[in-house]
Amino acid sequence: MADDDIEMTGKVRDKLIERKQDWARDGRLLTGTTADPEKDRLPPGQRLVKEWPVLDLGQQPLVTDQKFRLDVDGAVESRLSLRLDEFMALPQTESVSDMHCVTQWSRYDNRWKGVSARALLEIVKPRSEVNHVIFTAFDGYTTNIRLDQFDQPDVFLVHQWEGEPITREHGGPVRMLVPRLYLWKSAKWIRRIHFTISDHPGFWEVRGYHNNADPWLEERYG
Ligand SMILES: Nc1nc2c(c(=O)[nH]1)N[C@H]1C(S)=C(S)[C@@H](COP(=O)(O)O)O[C@H]1N2
Ligand SMILES: [Mo]
Repeated sequence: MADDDIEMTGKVRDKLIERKQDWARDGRLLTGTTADPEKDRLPPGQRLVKEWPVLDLGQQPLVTDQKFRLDVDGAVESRLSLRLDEFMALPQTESVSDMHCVTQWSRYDNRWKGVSARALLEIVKPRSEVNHVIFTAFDGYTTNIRLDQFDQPDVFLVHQWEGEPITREHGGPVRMLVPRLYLWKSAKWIRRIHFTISDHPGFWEVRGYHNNADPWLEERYG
């Protein structure tokens, strides 16, 4: 599933994946309410945490600076294939945002540094027919969002959290951050960003999780 050349630690946790699929089937944690993100900072059914939990499929890739590569491709005017130093040379911005995970935790006021989605869009210039953005990670994980969800001021490719490099367990050296969607849309260990006219539901989307994933609409499953 993943890049042959990348060392992995841990094993894919099949039992955990099955359990999360069961949650989707059973509609676990659903409150049946919605909220207005302008008024309610905390989405329905969420609980605040202080520590930042680690969640993934159980197998973490060791993406060294040497092995890092980011491809941006698909229906764009200019494709990119960047080494880490080339990525770091792109315009960098800081941003503070909240995180909301479908397993019910939310964490406020995370300070990030990285390349904004909008800066990337300016460089690659998707063609007018592009509707979807597909993320592929070094562990083989995939997830999908719409172009209008990607084209937001708070969407970033981040490499720092609270002034420190993002740790390997949280998806370093570079991960996606799409703070106004459930966190499974924010691919860790980002390897490829693909702009496309057709949607490609990713790892959790084909296992019962919602394609759109808006926490205020409680789009956990679907
Ligand atoms: N590459 C990759 N990205 C991933 C995942 C994964 O398994 N692999 N899990 C997703 C899920 S389900 C969540 S909740 C968040 C968790 O990010 P964190 O471990 O930094 O909290 O990462 C998302 N991105
Ligand atoms: Mo998750």
